[in-house]
Amino acid sequence: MKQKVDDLALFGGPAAFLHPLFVGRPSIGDRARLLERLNWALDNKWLTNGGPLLREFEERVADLAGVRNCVATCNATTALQLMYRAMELSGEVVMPSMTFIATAHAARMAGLEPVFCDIDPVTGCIDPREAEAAVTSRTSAIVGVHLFGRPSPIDELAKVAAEHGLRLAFDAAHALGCGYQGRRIGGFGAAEVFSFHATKVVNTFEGGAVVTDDDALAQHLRSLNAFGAGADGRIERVGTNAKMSEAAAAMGLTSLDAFDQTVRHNRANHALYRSELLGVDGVSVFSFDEDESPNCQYVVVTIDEAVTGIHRDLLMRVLRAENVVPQRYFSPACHQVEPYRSERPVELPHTERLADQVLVLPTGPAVTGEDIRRVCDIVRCAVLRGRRVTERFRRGTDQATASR
Ligand code: T4K
Repeated sequence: MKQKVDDLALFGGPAAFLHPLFVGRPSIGDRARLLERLNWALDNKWLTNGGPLLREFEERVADLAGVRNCVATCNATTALQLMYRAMELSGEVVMPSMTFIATAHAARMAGLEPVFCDIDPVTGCIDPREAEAAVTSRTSAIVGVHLFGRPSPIDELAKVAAEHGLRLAFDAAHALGCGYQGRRIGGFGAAEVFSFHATKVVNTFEGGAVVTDDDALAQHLRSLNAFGAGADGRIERVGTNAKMSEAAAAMGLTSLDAFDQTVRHNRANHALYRSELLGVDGVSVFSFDEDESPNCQYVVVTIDEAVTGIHRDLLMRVLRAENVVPQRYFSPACHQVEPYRSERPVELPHTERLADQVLVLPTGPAVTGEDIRRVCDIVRCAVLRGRRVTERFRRGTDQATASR
């Protein structure tokens, strides 16, 4: 246990972990089954272009999301681009700034102008009133992000979209298996996008998918995904190559086999973090609604420096010195980075506050209860002595600067 400032590795104490404890360790599942699937693909001599593993993967994802169509792609950023294009959007697209930069960049790459609006400070998701306030005569759509697997306020957004004649779609990169009012994320808006990046709850090494109940949109997406070819193989429009390979699908199927187990593990981890950090003033662990079948892939905490006396960034240093590697998802927020910052400066107070305080802690199948107790022990030690840790760190840096 760390009981005093000197115990922290940042100030010379022994590091709590021998090896780095990461956020986003891949959920691989049964390795033997993965290798079996890869061998099968090699024997089958069909490696990409809509092979049997890919089709099985698409069917299983559609099933899990409760939708009619799944179009798998090489990553979610490309899937977002395809979605924006297939929806034939133009002009401005309103979206939250508190998201991975891919949500915005994909819009930009599709020739659109992302317009950022503020979030609900409690959920971190887009605030429908702020979305409405950002609508102009050039707006064609609203894009919600189910941040960390928490569903966006879908009904309210649908109402705003309908009132202004706008399309609605979702970046569901974090939300595979999560629900909203008894339905699985996937079938809301015109389409939704999942990510199967290595760090996601189900991974295909790299990968993504657009899911939709709209058959015509799905056909359009399939065409854009494969050089603009129609169902009969003839080229009918400009398209790209964003297909998912058989090797990626083999990984995805194996990771999907482990999905229930991964989520059970994640939920137990999340509950343990919550109980270990309960009552630590100035530290809040984002909660999930148990009824919305959260995948709990992200353990998100906020550090309020006004209360703790320690800034999130210094706590991150403290943790790193202990061999714990947290992430600042998503700091800076999209509107705080180029080109958006210079092109369309905007103040989004709730987003800026969250971006300044947010810290994502390690979870996933590789992270044990014992790991979590040790991580929380470090957090408690540093936060309960926040002002002293900050002072000590400042003194150390001042001395280092003076002796240079
Ligand atoms: N929309 C949203 C809301 C998203 O969050 C994302 C991606 C997207 C769209 C776009 O999806 P993709 O096009 O990527 O499919 C990571 C991921 O690369 C990215 O997929 C993810 N969101 C984002 C939140 O996190 P980085 O820059 O943090 O990755 P990196 O390499 O620093 O790794 C993060 C952590 O994962 C580290 O602790 C190390 C660990 N890791 C990483 C990899 C690649 C592993 O343990 N094994 C690995 O193989 O972006």
